[in-house]
Amino acid sequence: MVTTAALRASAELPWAAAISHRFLDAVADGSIQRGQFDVWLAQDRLFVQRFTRLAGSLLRVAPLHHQDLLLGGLGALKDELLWFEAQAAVRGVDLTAPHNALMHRSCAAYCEWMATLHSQPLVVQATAFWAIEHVYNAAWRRIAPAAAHGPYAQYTARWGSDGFTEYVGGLAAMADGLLAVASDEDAAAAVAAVRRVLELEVAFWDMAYF
Ligand code: HMH
Repeated sequence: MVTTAALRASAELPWAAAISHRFLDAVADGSIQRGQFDVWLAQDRLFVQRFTRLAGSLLRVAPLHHQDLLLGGLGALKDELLWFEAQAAVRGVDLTAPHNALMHRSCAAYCEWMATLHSQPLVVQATAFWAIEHVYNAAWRRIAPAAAHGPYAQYTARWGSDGFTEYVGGLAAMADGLLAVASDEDAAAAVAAVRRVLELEVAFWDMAYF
């Protein structure tokens, strides 16, 4: 049976590439260039706007006993979108400039793929949604100790926090409940979606190096 724990432990899924990217290491040791970081910042805001749509899609079809979890997630996304704008202002990043308002190819590919999830079975959406949040949680948590006293500590605090970790655990439980009763075909589609998330995450981090 497919479970989120088994997916996380799967040697066949390239988790490490998505979680241990050199972008994150450069953030951790402070060697990331300002322009590189700002590319990520502006593009991640565009990503989160579309990810919010996926959260909406999930909310529409999820069983009612998951509504509270998903509403909490939507509340956090509202906060996150405002936070992106505030961070951009502090860093002097003009979000209306074309290179910040338009998507890079990797961001666009990720967002276009996420939009295709809206019409996928609930279990596929829920598993992909968990994977997208889980990788960010794991990625930022991994560098949190190293980044704790540097300029990017608040970024690791956002996605590496205990509260976010707990939320990701809730998403895992939701996905596990759905995977437990999924058809083989839907479970396979959910696994394929996780694999796609990991590829798209790597390409997203790579954007800072184009
Ligand atoms: C690219 N993946 C990317 N950005 C994010 N903000 C998350 C995942 C998690 O919200």
